Amino acid sequence: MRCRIVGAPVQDGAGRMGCEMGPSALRTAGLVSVLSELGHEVEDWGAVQKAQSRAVVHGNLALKALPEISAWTASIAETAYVASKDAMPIFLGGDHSISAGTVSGVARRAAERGRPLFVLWLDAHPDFHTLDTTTSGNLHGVPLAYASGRPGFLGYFPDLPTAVDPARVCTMGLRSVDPAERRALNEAGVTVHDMRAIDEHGIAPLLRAFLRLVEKENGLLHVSLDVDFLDPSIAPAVGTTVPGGATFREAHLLMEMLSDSGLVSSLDLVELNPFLDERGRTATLMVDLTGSLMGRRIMDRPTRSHSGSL
Ligand code: B3U
Ligand code: MN
Ligand code: MN
Repeated sequence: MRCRIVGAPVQDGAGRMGCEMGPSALRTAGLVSVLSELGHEVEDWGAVQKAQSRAVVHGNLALKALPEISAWTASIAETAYVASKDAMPIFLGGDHSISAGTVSGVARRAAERGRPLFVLWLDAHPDFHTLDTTTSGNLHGVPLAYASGRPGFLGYFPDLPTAVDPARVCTMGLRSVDPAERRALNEAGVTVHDMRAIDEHGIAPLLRAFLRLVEKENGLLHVSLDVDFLDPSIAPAVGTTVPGGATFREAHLLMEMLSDSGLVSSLDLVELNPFLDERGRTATLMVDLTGSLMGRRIMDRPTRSHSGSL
């Protein structure tokens, strides 16, 4: 497969600085060599340049860096649209606000191809605030709401060419949901597999059900992986750690199953804050997970059916 690496060094959407260094840390952790050793053709497109920001004023005075994130969203969306033409783009954040651009850009591409876009949002948080409901004002809390066409962005963020149908969005790993987000997720009909569901059912059957849906509708699948999906004990390099996240094996299994499905058409690696890392272990884990998603196997065959004899 042809992989196209696109850096999006954005940090203004997070509550603290450091995510700007994310693309460098992921490259330093060996992303390009992991992908090429798996037999992929790798193109590195360097970094997206932020468009000129223009003054925007909003009634929610808590909002931080609205002009900057709006400008980033415009340039990232355009790059995502172009980069997804004939390759699988891998977007290196950057805080999660970059996904306002990546998801809307690949959604535009999917619509042009006449294929429905599905989104798998792997995160401790749903990032489903609108500009009106966020109380922290950190815009990494809004990208999924924007990309799925929730109201209130018009005139503040770039016009959305194609919204993702919330019924085609599946969030996994949630364990920190604000009241306004909880209401909105229910209303919109987003599938939520929170940490309790993962504990109770296991991650595999939940993912399998979603993948069946994608396959049935001949969809494209965008995966958005926030570092804080993972448990902080294995992934400390993130500004918003929440205890009780996905384990090392849950995360790899998820990636391996996504790889087997052959359905993934684009990927975000976001919220890595290298300033908070311990000797690069979080960056390395994110790269290893990408390796599993892109075909790395323990054995050179998929796991055999459990019902048959092992
Ligand atoms: N929902 C909270 C917390 C948060 C969202 N995304 C992250 N943290 N990383 C907020 O600020 O909107
Ligand atoms: Mn997030
Ligand atoms: Mn998060």
